[in-house]
Amino acid sequence: MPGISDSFTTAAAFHSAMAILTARRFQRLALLTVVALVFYILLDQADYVAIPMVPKTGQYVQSTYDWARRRMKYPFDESKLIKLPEGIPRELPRIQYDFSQDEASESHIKTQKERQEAVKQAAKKSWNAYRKYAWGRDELLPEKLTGKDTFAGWGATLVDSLDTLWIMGLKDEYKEAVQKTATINWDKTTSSHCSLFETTIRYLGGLLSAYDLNGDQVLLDKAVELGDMLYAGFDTPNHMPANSFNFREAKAGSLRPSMGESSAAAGTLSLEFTRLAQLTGDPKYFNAISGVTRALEKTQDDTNLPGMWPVFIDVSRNEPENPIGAKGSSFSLGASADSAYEYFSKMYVLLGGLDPTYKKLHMKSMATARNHLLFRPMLPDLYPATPPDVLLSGNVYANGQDIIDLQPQVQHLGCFAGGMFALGGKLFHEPAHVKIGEQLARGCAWAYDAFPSGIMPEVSEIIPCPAPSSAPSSKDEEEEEFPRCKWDDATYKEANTAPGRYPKPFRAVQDPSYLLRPEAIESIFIAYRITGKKDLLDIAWRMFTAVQKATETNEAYTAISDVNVAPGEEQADAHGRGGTRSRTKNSMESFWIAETLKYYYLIFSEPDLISLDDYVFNTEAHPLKIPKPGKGAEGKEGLDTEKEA
Ligand code: DMJ
Repeated sequence: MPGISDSFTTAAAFHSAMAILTARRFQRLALLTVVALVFYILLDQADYVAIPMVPKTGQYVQSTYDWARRRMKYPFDESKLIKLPEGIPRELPRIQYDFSQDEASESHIKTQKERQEAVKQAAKKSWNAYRKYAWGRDELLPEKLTGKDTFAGWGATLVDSLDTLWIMGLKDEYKEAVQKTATINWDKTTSSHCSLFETTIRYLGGLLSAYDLNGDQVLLDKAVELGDMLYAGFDTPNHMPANSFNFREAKAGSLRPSMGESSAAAGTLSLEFTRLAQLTGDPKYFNAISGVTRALEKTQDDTNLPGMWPVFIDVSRNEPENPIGAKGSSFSLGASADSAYEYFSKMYVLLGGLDPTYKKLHMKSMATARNHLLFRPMLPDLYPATPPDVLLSGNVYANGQDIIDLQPQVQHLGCFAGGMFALGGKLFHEPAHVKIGEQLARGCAWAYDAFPSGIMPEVSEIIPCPAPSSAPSSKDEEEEEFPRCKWDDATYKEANTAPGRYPKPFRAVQDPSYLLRPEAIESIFIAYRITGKKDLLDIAWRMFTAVQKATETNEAYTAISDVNVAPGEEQADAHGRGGTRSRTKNSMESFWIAETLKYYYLIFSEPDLISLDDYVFNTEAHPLKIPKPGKGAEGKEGLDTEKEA
């Protein structure tokens, strides 16, 4: 018989056995709960399929969430997938002027080199400040000298600058930037969502371009990771992109396209997704953006201003065959619309001329813009000898019936239109468009000259020449598609609430800031590469020196608040408050290095550096390699990846 102590021991043993069993049960229960929870989370994320990760070599650090393994909630119908056009890329018309026919004088070469070096120094200064004070952050605050995250915190300036560093020959800076880029974790963000559009043009475009320039595999690896994430933006009931990309919703497959989406956001994913499809050989990216193209094509003739789409469109409609609504009444080539138009001709180029849809979209929209949005400003009598031959692009209000009203608002953002017209004109044999492109490019440069700082404002309003009401009265008028008009003081005073406050013929400045934007120099650069006209180089230099003077800080460059004030002449503000008017906005967006300085650098370079016949620029100035005849339209094998810089 067991003694007390024994029975105590037995009881104790029994209790401890029970305790162990309970603990084990508890452990099992906990384990089961965890497993169930993981399953729940995975199911909630539209079937994330876990398969073993492929180890990569080198500097590459894989993101902690692999979007490629996420199963789509709204899969595309396999039988209706739109593939990259098949066939050998066509021989496209030559875009660049044949510079070999002009003999460049020594002094010309010297001036070009000096100017280019000045731009390079500006880029170096900006980059060094970013590296020192904001490394890995999205932007540098150039006055506060710290970092700021505006694009999910992955390092927008870092990735956006890669190709500029490479093109400028800043090899050490480039190498260091690639190393940092290789460690970006797309699943680690500083905000709950990102913009599909901005992430595509700045990050994806930046990675693909740098890869196209130098073939660094790690950049393509990162581009694929990111592309797979952004692809989830199309996992919506109607497969239209959801620009507001909420990471949690994207994982769960619950993103929804917007009822009031900017047409630029929907229409500006095509180049980057197409290049990704070409480089990876995976057609899914091309299929995704093709849905948007089809929808735009379907609605192009059926808007209030046929040929163009309203600035904001409804991409939320749940009719798969008719997914967008385009019945708004505001039309523009400026903010929120711009690059939707820019990408049509560029897509035609990137697809090696094999898809005529993009030519049609471009030609029709340009015809409408030409007829309704472009105008000649009424110039003051300042130019007795040769008044500048300039055009500007405004906005239109159209109600789809009897009203088509031009609003002569001039936006810095709209200044890219010169390059777009000129490029399309060359590509599609439309010399009139090349001329318009040059006139538009010169229009923005003229607007730069008009302001005391030598820079045009973000948004202003100007007095246009009246549209011709009668038949042309002279041969000159007949030849001039946009007739000139004489300065008319009465019209100016009537249209102006504060005559004299702004340079003539500007009647209002709604936003006097300059945000370090590229569009004006972008068009001057393209106009130069296409026409070869040397005076454009001096115009570019004048613009650059003005920008440098007005925006340079001790360690970098900053956006400024008022271009109507000449640098060094800041005074009491408009409300009579004493003191110095602040001229800094303490902001240096990533496009300053990515675009503005790149275009200034390239206009002063040898014209075959990033030739327009070899590369097509995305809207963030990232050059993508154009597939050539005999080299294959798809896949990197077919592409010439020799080093450029
Ligand atoms: C850039 O991000 C791109 O050029 C975009 O298309 C428009 N806005 C900025 C530059 O101003």
